[in-house]
Amino acid sequence: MLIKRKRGWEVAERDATPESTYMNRRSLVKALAAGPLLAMGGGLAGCWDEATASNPPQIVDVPPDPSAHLYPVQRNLRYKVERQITDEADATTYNNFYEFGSHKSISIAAQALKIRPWTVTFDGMVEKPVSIGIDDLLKQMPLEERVYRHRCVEAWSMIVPWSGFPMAKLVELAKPLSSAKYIKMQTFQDPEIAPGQKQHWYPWPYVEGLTMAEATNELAFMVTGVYGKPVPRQMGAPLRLAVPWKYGFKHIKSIVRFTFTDKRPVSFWEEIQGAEYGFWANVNPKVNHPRWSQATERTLSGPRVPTQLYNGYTEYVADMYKDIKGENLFI
Ligand SMILES: Nc1nc2c(c(=O)[nH]1)N[C@H]1C(S)=C(S)[C@@H](COP(=O)(O)O)O[C@H]1N2
Ligand SMILES: [Mo]
Repeated sequence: MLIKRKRGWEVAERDATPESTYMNRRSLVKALAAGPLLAMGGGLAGCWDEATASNPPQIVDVPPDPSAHLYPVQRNLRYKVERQITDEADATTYNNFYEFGSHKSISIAAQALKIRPWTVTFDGMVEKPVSIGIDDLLKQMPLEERVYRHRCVEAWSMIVPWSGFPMAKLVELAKPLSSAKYIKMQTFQDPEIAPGQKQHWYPWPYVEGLTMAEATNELAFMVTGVYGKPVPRQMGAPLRLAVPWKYGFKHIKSIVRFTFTDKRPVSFWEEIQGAEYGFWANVNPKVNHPRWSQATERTLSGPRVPTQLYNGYTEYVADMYKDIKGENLFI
C-alpha cells in the first residue's frame, strides 16, 4: 500500500529524529546497504544542521559538466528577495530527490546520474514531435540568473540563485497546438543508477504538470545552473523546473520529456496522496497541510520566518487563478 508508508518529507521538522548528520562516503555506503530501513523510517528528514554546513559531503571523481563554460550568467534584477542567499553548501547537501533515496542526504548517491548524452523530447499536441540534445537546447536559449525563494511543502525554505531561461522560450520552441491546455513533464527513469526507482510502491517516473498559462508565466523558469555553475546532479541536472510561487515538489528535476495535452496530468505526489499534494500546490500560509501548519518556514541557513501568500509572488501570479472555482488552489 502506497499511503501507509510514512515518507521522509512528511515528517514535520519537530518530529524528526536528531541524528548524526554528517555522512561521509563510508557511512553513506553503509546507509545505502541498509536501504529498506531508510526507506521506511524517514528519520533522516530533518537531519540538516550546522555540522552539515561546515563539513559538507565531498563530491569527487564526477565527470565534468560540458556546459560549465556557459556560467556564470548575468543576474536579472527584476526578481528581488528580502533575505540572504542560502549557503551553497546547505542547498547542495540537503535535497529531495526520491529517485536517489527518501531522505535528504542524497547528494553523493545522485552523482551516479549520467548527464550526457541527455535528450529532451517534446511531444503530444505539438506541430511536430522533436527530440533535442541538452547542449543544442542550451545554445538556443537566453541564459540569465534569477534569485528566487523556494518553499518546500515540508515547511523548510531557501533562497537560490538559479541560472536558466524562461519556460515561455521552451514552449515557443516546442510549437504547441492551440488545443494544448497543459504541459506534462517527466523525469528520467533508470533504476540501475537511481535505487529509489526500485521502490516499486512509488509511481515512477516522477511526473509534474502545469497549465499553459502557468508555464508561460514570466516567473516559470527552466533551471540549468545554480550558484554560477551548472546545476549539480542532486539538484536536478541538467534541466529542472523552478515555479517559485508553488511548493517545492512541483519543481521537477532531471527532465527528459515535455508532453503537451488537453488532459490535466496527475503528478507523482498527487497519485500517491492527492488530498495532501494536489495539482495546484500554490503556497499559502493560511491553508495548512492536513498534518502540519504552513504558517512559517525554517530557512536552511537562517531563522524561522513567516510564509507568504504565493511565496511572495502574488503580483505576478494571482491573476491566473481569479476565475478558477471549486478547486483547492493551495494544496
Ligand atoms: N524528480 C524529482 N524531482 C523533484 C523531487 C523528487 O523527489 N524527484 N523532489 C521535489 C521536492 S519535494 C523539492 S522540495 C525539490 C527540492 O529541490 P532541491 O533538492 O534542489 O532543493 O525538488 C523537487 N523535485
Ligand atoms: Mo519539497
